[in-house]
Amino acid sequence: MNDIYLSFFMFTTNLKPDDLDYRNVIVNHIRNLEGFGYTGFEFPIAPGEREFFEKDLQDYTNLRKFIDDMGLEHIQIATNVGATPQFDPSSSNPEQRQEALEYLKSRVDITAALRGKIMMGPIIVPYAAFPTRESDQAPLWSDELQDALEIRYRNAQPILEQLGEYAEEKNVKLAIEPITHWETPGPNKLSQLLEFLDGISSRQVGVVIDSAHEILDGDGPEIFSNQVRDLAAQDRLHYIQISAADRGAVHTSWLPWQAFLEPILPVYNGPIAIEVFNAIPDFVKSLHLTRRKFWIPDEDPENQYPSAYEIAQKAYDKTQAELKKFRDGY
Ligand code: XLS
Ligand code: ZN
Repeated sequence: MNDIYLSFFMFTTNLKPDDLDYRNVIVNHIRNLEGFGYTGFEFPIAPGEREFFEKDLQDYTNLRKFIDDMGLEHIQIATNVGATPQFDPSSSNPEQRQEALEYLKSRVDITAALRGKIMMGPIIVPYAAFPTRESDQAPLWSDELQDALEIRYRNAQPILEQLGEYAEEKNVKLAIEPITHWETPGPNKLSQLLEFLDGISSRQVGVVIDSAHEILDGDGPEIFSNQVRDLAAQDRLHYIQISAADRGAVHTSWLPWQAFLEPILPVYNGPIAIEVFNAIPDFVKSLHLTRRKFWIPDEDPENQYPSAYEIAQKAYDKTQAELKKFRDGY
């Protein structure tokens, strides 16, 4: 049976692990959501600054201890990490690539300190940073972009290889996420990520498939099943996310549950994380969220629209119902 996780993007992009008040908020959310059936959570890890990597690690270690001390040691955690323009493994500058490696290693350490076994996210090319031409800063699209990305992927491969070796020592799997072209320049498609991974030997370096990106930028159900089969054969299918194409409510969405889950479930028994981007200030502009915020209990005044908990509960129930349909043979 797959564990079902919830992403903390429902509440925040930053867990502020050194904020003692917010620790109580986190524990409160975990307790309430555990009541719906969730057995784990995905924590976004804010990028931070190089001089604070040690402090970050200490803070997250303390956060995990706090969660444990509150009687929640059985709760599983995965981390969500992104490459940034500052920490860019695909940079043409070798020093910057080294810095990116240090950054990503520090995030592996944080994942291990949280007793996480999966670190996932867009960790090849900086998330949401669309490259520009050096001469005149004109944005790169289409063929020009793909040619630039080819070079970036080659730059990043040795960094990810080293990161994979490091992550193996820490018992953390790296699940790289292909993300739709609406959000980030690449890799957008699972096929692009598979090509990238052909240049890496470490099996620690693998994939998260997020249904939202797969629906928007994927190659359709037939190719998808072959890709999933290949990934499983390579031991690289490390994580799954369920997310609606609009990144909102899962229980009322056009998610093609059967076409998505049918190839995955026979070869994957890891966690399935539900990812809802709530209309919190961090996301509204970047993700063009026109919809209302799902009000957060104990943070927002109650209103007549659905709360974050209601959306989370319905997403959980819907996902379990779809898993059951699969087990029952549809
Ligand atoms: C999106 C991703 C996530 C963020 C970037 O689907 O799961 O990684 O958007 O950190
Ligand atoms: Zn995702």
